Amino acid sequence: MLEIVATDYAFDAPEKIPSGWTTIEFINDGEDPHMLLFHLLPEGKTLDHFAGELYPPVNEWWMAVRDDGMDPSEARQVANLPAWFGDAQWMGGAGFIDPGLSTKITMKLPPGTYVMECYVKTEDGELHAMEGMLRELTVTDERSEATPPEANIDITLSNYEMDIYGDLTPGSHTVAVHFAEGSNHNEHVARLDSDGSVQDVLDWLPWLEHDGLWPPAPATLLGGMNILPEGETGYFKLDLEPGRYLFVSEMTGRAGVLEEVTIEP
Ligand SMILES: [Cu+2]
Repeated sequence: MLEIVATDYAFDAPEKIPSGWTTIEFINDGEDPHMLLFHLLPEGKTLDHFAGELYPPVNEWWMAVRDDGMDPSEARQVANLPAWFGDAQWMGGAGFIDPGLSTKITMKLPPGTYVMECYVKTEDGELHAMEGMLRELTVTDERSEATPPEANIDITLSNYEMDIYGDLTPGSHTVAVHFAEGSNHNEHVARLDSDGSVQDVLDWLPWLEHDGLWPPAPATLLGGMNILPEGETGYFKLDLEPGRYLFVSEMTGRAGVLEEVTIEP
């Protein structure tokens, strides 16, 4: 198993890993929430392109929202993203996770050059990626012997819908997230306080909204699975205890892809 440690603001990770099924323990050793998103870059592109050509306009886009009060969708239209970014592919990763917590994720990674990214914000409203949370990873042609884990909770994402089946009981679980047709969104799990508001979490999640992903989070962030291509499945470990949980997609461009679940003792 591979270990990736997030700090404020860097990823401590290997430079090369074999392709195929990979299990990663993702540890948040910082004081901010963090996340892990894998981008498989188009042939010939590297971290230098990602940091030098993609991130400056992404950051300008965010600054226009943060400092000029521009409407997020308007800001998007003026962001001059490089054409090659359309050929990059999201390849999963860990959902938002609170300081001091860790999670285990499993995905199948094809060979190539990847960039790992965290786009949570600092308490000053800077994107973690701009502060150092961009890192290159080479996935080699050598194949790992690993196989996917057995899941006891299944989540299917499709066309801005989420269906959850399985063992929603206290204890330690392996969750499979199936990316079905139109599943252009990810999966996160948060534990709500007894009086915690679902709407507060929905308002906090969209990264481009002024207060989005700007700590502190209004719930305890427990991880999840970032976007994989349609037809793929990613896995994450989830410990549940009695209480209220929110299973929710971010990156939808629309709020409301969610299931609120109460775990009974
Ligand atoms: Cu981060």
